Amino acid sequence: MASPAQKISISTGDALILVDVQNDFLPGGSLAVPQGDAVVPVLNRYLATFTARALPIYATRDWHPANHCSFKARGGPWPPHCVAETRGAQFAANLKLPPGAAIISKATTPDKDAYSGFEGTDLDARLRAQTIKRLFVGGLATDYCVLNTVRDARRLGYEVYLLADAIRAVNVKPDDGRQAEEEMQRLGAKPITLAALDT
Ligand code: VGL
Ligand code: ZN
Repeated sequence: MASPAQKISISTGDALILVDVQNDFLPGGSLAVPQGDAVVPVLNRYLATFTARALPIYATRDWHPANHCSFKARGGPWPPHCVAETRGAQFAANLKLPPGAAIISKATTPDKDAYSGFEGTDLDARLRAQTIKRLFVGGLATDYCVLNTVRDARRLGYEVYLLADAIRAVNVKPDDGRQAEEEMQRLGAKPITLAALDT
């Protein structure tokens, strides 16, 4: 058997970032990501691992006003989704987010969109305050909010591990998700799966 790759040990300085694991991005939601629900059980295992080590967990959420500029009624590309305080904006019911997880709401005002969890939020400041150096990023959608969150994370100097088994793409064009994964790797994000974590 080929020698297994070096396992990754997580410890102080690491944080788990869950991107937009919200009902509207799951099957049955208004902007359903194909197989979006498949990320939840996998993310639950990453959550358990980070929780067991008392490492910080952040969950971003799209949190739009009803008249958001990204909605078709205003000339945007998307159907209404993740309207603040609605069921569609809630985290997936089976996502085991611990009570201590930090919630980062984004794109909360009518005239600005934000695909990145860093855009218009205090995510970077909060990570810096905790001297976080490495981010483990998964969630929805690969080709929008995961991609843009990872782009910003790399630009801001974080080491990034992409949770390749816990992301799914919208794929407006069939290749979008694959191209997004390639771009994230080009930017230095390292794809990993659960098996790579030393648990
Ligand atoms: C997203 C489209 C519109 C995402 C958010 O979370 O990837 N995609 N708003
Ligand atoms: Zn949105």
